[in-house]
Amino acid sequence: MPNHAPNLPPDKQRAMLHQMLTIRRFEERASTDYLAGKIHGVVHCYIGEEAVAVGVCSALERSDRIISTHRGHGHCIAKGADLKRMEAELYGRQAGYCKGKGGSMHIADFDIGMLGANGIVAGGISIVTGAGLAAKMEGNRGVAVSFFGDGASNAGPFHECLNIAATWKLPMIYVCENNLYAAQTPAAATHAQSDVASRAAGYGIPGVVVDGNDIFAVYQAAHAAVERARSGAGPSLIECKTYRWRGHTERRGWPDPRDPAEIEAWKQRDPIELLERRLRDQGELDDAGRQAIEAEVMRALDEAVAFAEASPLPLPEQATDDVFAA
Ligand SMILES: Cc1ncc(C[n+]2csc(CCOP(=O)(O)OP(=O)(O)O)c2C)c(N)n1
Ligand SMILES: [Mg+2]
Repeated sequence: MPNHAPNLPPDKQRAMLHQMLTIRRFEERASTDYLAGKIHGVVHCYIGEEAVAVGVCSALERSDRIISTHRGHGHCIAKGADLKRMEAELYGRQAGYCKGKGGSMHIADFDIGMLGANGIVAGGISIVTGAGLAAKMEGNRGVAVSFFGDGASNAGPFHECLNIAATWKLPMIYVCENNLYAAQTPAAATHAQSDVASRAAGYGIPGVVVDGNDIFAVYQAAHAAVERARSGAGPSLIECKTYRWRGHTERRGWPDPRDPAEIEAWKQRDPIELLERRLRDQGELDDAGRQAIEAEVMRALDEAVAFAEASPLPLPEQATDDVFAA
């Protein structure tokens, strides 16, 4: 358990719990619907990592910009995306964020500063570093956040972007979600050092490792990085050690070579339960309060699914509308 209490009002802490639970229930439903054949394409679940997206986004303003990965539902929800349009996109319906043509890996909402999920591993790092440059040129004190995995941290854009962001003192926060695997490959097989954060030294910027299942630890690191970015001092790298509970994707038959005992050990450190226990210990949550949050999350989710199901599929004659490259 974290031993540091952030200076956050109880309402905000309960809102964090609400968002984390929304991510979890949204994806449990998405997984079920995917396996039932109601959702097509690919779905990558974020379950187990919810404290990272919510902890970081809780330290941001609506106008700040983020970019996501192929595992993007958590970042969308944490930045305030509309569940109905998200669900409709997963269902491939006209009312979805991409009019049903993008699916799980392409949800973006510029109005809330969510620049998009991205199927290209590490591709988002370059795009959002451009958003950091834009914020600096506009002089609007905006901050840009790149979420990416341990696998992406071995790709060229990670190094190129950290270098230029550090050199130009861009208002960037690079958040490595180190869930210990890139698809089936253990991080230990591809990383010469266990801490991605230590690479920050090579670019002369702060790099910290935090417990990615402890939302307060994530929030505090993000808050410090946001202050540094807004002050003009430049980028930071935050490495969140975390774990995904499910396989790499929901695709039936996809191999998962991980040791079941390892998965179980991480489930014992459920980020949602950790926050819930903390709120209960502070006297800020009781059974009735917890049930009310659960009921509200499920109501919103049921509404989103009903909205998606009621929306029509794109028409054949719309197949090439809004498509810029194929
Ligand atoms: C450029 C590129 N190379 C390979 C892939 C195939 N691929 C999809 S997800 C993935 C692993 C990514 O691992 P990580 O960055 O740790 O993210 P995680 O899935 O663990 O969240 C790979 C190799 C891809 N989508 N894009
Ligand atoms: Mg990973």
